[in-house]
Amino acid sequence: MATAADAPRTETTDIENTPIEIIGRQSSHYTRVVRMLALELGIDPPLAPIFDLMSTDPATYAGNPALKLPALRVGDDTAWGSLNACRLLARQVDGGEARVFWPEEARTPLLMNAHEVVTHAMAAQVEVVFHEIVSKRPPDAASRKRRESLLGCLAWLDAHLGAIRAQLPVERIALFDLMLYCLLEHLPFRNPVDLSELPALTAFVADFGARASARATPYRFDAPPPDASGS
Ligand SMILES: N[C@@H](CCC(=O)N[C@@H](CS)C(=O)NCC(=O)O)C(=O)O
Repeated sequence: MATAADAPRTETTDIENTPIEIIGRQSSHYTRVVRMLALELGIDPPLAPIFDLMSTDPATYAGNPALKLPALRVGDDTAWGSLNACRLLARQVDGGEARVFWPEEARTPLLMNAHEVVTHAMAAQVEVVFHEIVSKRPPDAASRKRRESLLGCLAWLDAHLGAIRAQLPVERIALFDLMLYCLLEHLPFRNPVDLSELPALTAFVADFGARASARATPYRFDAPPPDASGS
């Protein structure tokens, strides 16, 4: 019997009739990138929250064996990881993919490096928060290096932000901007870092934070539903 997965795919889904949901957390900077992109593209899919970040069951993460979030479900299709989720999401909107400036479209070394650095800094932030805040483990050589690497990325981004953004097409939604904004906003929420010496980043957050997509997606922890047993 043919399943939905066997059916020929069109590039753009019938958005009115296909359920779309983001699987992730309101407290996650990766999830926020996907949520903000959706809003920038004019859609507002529901968020199915993952409550237990320590779960080792891939089913908790929409089947992702890496045990990572977010994911995006569109009908019977599921994409794991924020970049895949963004791409699948953009394909649901007429002309959506072309409205986004994707990391692989960077042509100059500066822009390529900017994407590498912001991508790394987002991942380093996860590791720093896990080690220092969630697990409350004492510093070790690896964790010190990771924090230095995060701080070094922030300093580099601050020093080059003007030149980087001058190379981004103003008429498109740059994934770089969304990633940087979600990372910078995540710092005060989970891992306070003094940004006062980083004026370009500080100005960027203030400016980008005025967007409707930013104001609609503040970081907060998802409240688990009350226990059915009432205890
Ligand atoms: N490459 C993935 C990374 C996602 C990621 O690290 N997500 C964090 C939440 S913000 C996570 O799943 N943390 C749980 C863990 O690392 O165990 C993406 O782009 O979505």
